[in-house]
Amino acid sequence: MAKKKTVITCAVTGAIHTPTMSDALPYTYDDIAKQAVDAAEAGASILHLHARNPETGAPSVEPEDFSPFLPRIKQATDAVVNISTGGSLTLSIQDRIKPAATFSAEMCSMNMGSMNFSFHPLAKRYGDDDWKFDWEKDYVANSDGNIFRNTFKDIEEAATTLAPHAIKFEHECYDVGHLYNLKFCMDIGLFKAPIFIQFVMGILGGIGADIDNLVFMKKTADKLFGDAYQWSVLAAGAAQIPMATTASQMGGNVRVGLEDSLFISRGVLADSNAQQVAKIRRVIEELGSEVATPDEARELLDLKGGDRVAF
Ligand code: KMH
Ligand code: ZN
Repeated sequence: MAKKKTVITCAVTGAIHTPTMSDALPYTYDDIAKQAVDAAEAGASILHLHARNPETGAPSVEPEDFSPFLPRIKQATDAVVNISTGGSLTLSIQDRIKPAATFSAEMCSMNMGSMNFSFHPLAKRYGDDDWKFDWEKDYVANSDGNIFRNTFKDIEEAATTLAPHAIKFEHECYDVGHLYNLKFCMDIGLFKAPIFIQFVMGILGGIGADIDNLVFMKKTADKLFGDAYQWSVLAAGAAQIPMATTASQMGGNVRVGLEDSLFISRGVLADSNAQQVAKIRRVIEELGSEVATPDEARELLDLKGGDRVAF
């Protein structure tokens, strides 16, 4: 049997990091489009996308902040577009699902539980005068008060609103309990196999990024979902490439990108999303595996196809 290929997702900008933290973090329409296309050319078959306000760099869930870059990415690449429903972490689920519903993407994220979700320790790295934009300091420093709300009611509302669009979900599971939430939602018919689980490791508020925890998450998912699921790992910060390497060696898929880590190696900022994609691709190939093309990712995850999106 042919060896399973590894799907690389690139999460291009996200809603955690802010422009002060890295000049490479894209927030204009042009830069998001360019970095997404470059990441696809480097080997990412899925692009996980958030939007930002192009003037201030603040996270945005306004569909008008997605429409300038989505068609450009579609025209320039064959990569699968995955639109975030995590959006800006403190907004309502109704606001957060608007972009996915508006553009009827092939994939979107689905966060599988409510949790503390904090990155406030990052604020201590910068002095009061270092911040590029007014909103950044409070956004980062006050994240110790964040509740990332994804109740069962929210998940059901998102799933039923998006069901007519035949969107495949990237089920973001930040802890073992989220796998049980997902199992419950499958049992009541909200999601159908094959599902795609993103094990999210190393967020302050979720499970830590280490190999024991990954093995436990994987064993628990095996127990709950048998062979009816595909999986991938994203690890925040310095754990990004090490945990992606481990996941790929365990037969899983990987996610990299500046949403999850700004670094290319310990203490060295990445120049771009494509640089992280190229690095994990090199590791995967040097260890004897192959990376999946967008069409191979579509087949593996049973996606509706790039011709059935609304952008
Ligand atoms: N930034 C990741 C840890 C989403 O977009 O729905 C979580 C994320 C959430 O990707
Ligand atoms: Zn995201």
